[in-house]
Amino acid sequence: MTAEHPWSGPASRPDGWWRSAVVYQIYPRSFQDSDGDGVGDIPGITSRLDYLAELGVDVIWLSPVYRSPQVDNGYDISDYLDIDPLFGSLDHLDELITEAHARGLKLMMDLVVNHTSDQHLWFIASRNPDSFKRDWYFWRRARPGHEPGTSGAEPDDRPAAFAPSAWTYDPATREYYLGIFSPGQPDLNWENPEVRQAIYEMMRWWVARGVDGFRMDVINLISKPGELTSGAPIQDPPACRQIATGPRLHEFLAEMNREVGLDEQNLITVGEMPGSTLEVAQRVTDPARHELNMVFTFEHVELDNTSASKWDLAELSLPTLKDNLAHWQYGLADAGWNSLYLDNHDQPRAVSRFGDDSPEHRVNSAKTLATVLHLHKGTPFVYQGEEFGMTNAPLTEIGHYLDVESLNYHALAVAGGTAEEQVLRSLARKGRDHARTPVQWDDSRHAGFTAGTPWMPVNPNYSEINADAARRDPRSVFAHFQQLIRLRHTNEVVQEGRFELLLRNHEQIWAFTRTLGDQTLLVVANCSSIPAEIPLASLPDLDGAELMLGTHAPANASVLGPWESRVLLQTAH
Ligand code: TEU
Repeated sequence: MTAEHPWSGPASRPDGWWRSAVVYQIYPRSFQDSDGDGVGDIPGITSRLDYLAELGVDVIWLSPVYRSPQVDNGYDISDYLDIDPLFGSLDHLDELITEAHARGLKLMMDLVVNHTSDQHLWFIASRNPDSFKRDWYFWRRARPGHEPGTSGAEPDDRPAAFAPSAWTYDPATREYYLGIFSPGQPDLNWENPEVRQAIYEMMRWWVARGVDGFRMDVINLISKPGELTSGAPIQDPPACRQIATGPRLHEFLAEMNREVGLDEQNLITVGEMPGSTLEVAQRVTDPARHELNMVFTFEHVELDNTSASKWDLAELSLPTLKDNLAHWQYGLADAGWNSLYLDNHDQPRAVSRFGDDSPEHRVNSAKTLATVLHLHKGTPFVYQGEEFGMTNAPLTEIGHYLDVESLNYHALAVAGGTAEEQVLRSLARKGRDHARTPVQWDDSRHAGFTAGTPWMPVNPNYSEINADAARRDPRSVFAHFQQLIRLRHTNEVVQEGRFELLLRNHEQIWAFTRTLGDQTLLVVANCSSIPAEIPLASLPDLDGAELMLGTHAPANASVLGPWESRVLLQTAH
């Protein structure tokens, strides 16, 4: 157990501390291997804490390291109270917490409680219809008039995210269980109060161990719509996404907050909420309601789809993207709080997706995207490798993909008659595998990630793009992230300033102000690979403003070079 130090426990978490914090996400499998098995691990993370301290971030979000069969790389947990041997041991985790706290870094655990693994003891007990744990999951009979186990007999037509059906047949009991993600990830029944108490108890155990908060996986799915909770045969099943935000979501979140003492202990809480709206986020993050600090919206990362399917590619225009972020800024301006992210372990690399990863523009586009994101109001999230501009990988054939989502999509789409080429094009644009190539630490073999054979090949551009090279270059993406993080820490206008979007319809320039008291911060960013004339007449007159940060040495006051951005601060006298 971590001892009480001034840098750990509630005393280290003053009210609202997370409002000026920057979070760094670690996907352990791909971060740093310490034992040569080709998979990143906890001692590897501990060995890189000085690097994170140098970057200047405040919080580590650790993607799951719990015991898991790894069907979905740890998002399928078989024991919440232990560490998977692949990643180390509880002792290693205690050491990570202590070493992180000693550097002023906090640790936020991933909490995956919408579902467990099918290997969790709770689910194994639930397989027995006489067990009181039967009701801890969703067991349902076959569709009326159908022979259990035959094609089309599933209780409804809902597909799983990573499998053809959300229902898995159990021949022993001739019933089906619900797994919205995959058969290896059965959904927990939050209607059952014992389930909820077991989860809260587990969360309290982690808090006592010294963690500073939780990132909650698909937390808006914990309350299921009535047709699933009633136990009656399901009529007219709704589309998959509508399973989000069931009627008891707010009640469950408030109960969790109370029972675990989330707000009482100023723990950081971030709810991942695919498919949820601003209105839901307003309720969840309103401090008066004591639910969560902030949510991850998916709206801005679904603007390059034509439909609910991420694989139906659409071109994304800058005004559409700016408008979406602005919608959330205005919507959460007075109560509530935003999270700010472009990258995570489920998304392709931001510089390849929203920027220009060609050798000519990679550095400036990575810097400019970061500038824009970090200077919105909210808590910014940095995903491993983003801080030095890691790009998508050259994944060109199905054999290059390892992710359960990618493989399922490929199998189903090809079987459904979609041309292989088109499937590969979608995967190359949106596959989660891009985020999961090992972190490129230096230009040595396997980029310094492992002494063995990496579980997923390192992006071949590592000799050019790596943390070591970036750290030594004062004009690197890394140096720019350091400056953005410092700006957030030292300027109240960055933390709390009121947001206003400017030049809303401009196709190239992303411009906005942040205002607090007598200070105005102006961000002007050219989000394109060609020069942009600044419509000065349409911007506030910031005479005498100080240039706080820029990607280029300013050459021409009224023109921005490709992917050039400027941050100006004016203090009224
Ligand atoms: O992701 C939630 C989620 O909705 C994903 O299915 C997401 O839509 C998809 O990855 C986008 O391509 C969370 C985790 O972040 C993800 O890694 C897990 O696979 C998923 O939950 C199940 O736990």
